[in-house]
Amino acid sequence: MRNPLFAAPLFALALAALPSQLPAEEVLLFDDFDGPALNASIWGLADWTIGDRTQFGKQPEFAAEGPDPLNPTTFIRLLLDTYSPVQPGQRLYGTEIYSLQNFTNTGGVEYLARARLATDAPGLVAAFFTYNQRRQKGRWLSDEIDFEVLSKQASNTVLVTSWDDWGAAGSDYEDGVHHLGALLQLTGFDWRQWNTYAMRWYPDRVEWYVNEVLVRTHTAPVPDQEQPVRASLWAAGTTWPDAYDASLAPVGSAADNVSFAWDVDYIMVTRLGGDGGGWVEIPAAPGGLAASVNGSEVRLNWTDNADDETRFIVYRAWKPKGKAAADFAAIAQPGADATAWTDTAPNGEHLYRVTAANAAGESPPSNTVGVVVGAGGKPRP
Ligand SMILES: [Ca+2]
Ligand SMILES: [Ca+2]
Ligand SMILES: [Ca+2]
Repeated sequence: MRNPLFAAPLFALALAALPSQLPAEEVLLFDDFDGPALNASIWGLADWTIGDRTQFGKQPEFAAEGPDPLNPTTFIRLLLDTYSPVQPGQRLYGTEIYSLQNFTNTGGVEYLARARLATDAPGLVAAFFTYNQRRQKGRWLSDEIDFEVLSKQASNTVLVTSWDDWGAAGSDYEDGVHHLGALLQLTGFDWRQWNTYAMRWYPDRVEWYVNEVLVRTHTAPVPDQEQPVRASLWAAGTTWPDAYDASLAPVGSAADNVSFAWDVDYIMVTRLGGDGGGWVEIPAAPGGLAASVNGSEVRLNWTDNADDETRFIVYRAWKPKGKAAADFAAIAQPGADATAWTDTAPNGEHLYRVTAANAAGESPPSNTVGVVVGAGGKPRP
């Protein structure tokens, strides 16, 4: 049930244009958060109060960093400020983004993000989650699936929770029907580093994966309302002692503001397809894409980071001088373990990127490189 407000991202359009090798799986939403602004055709920005202590409405920021200055990691920064211009001294000022599109769990759906809590202070709730509610017999019933980093906890800890019909008569925490959560301590995990967080939602269960490792399964509660994807940074109130910390408090003056950041590199929602049984992992994204130009030939080289891909997909977008790039379109599908492709391109500026793919779907894209074909053609950032 596609929301008519939702305009498919470029990545999904390009995928839909591929020939018959397409797996049954389908990317439903992808945002690499390249900035400079939130894509308003995909995302809404929350403006409500949560947990009686945080006012949402803080605009996210965008940033880029990494070892390669020409091809940095680009990401969105969801912020929490201790100063709120809306209610100074009364509320903290946080950010939540939510997809305008809702997703069903038919055949299974995966919500995937790569994120880090860049700032280390107790009292933060950094969330990657789904949430929806409906009205029934005078009650609001909500369904939800969460990853939550609680910065009051040790940095190898993450909270996973599922909810079904929360608000119905008899709803109680940890009742196993309407709510169930688990604070997991994970070997090698540190929420200050970049990690991937995936929630797989099937009709009969919810699975949580951290860095592609299954860390938790719930067969109840399992939501059944369609769910948008969300990410937020906020501060819990005293009613949530696992998360609340008194040291994180609103300030009355902008000069005293302290800002915290939950960085999200990308969010992808994928229809998993199949019977919801066993699954194949999506391959790791290729990296280090570089291009050289010789006449009308563009020689692409990349690093193969996957051991389970069946092919790579090379994308090209035409970039008219001084204008935004056109949509990426798939132009070639070299086989497993390929690390190069030579394209013949018309004169002009072009952008390239590469993904790895298998029966489970398609990896996030590599870095993007730009070239100029024709006079003076050479790689450019
Ligand atoms: Ca429900
Ligand atoms: Ca990114
Ligand atoms: Ca390989």
